[in-house]
Amino acid sequence: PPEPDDEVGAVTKTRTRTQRPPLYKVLILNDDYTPMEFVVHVLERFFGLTHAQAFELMLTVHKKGVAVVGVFSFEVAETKVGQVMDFARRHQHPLQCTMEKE
Ligand code: NFA
Repeated sequence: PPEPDDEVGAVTKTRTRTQRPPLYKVLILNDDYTPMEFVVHVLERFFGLTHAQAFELMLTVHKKGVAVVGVFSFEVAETKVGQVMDFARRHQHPLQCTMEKE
């Protein structure tokens, strides 16, 4: 819009920050009972990781207690958490998957 010092007809652009949707980290938590191979399978199946990537990330969770396995929009993160929790419950493993705003 024209400002007080503009010549008549001068064009000024008001820069507005582009709105980005908030992102959510999806985390997997370690426990003492879920088999390592099951966690590797979950990471391949629901997060599109290769077997090697999934194995490495599973070991990170096993050693550190928790790791971020992906960052998504709210809706996608919520869906992944639900899929993992359902799959773990159906197989009677106590694996926990949660999400938090980045
Ligand atoms: N700590 C589990 C075990 O030793 C493996 C595991 C890894 C569980 C990552 C949950 C998450 N069987």
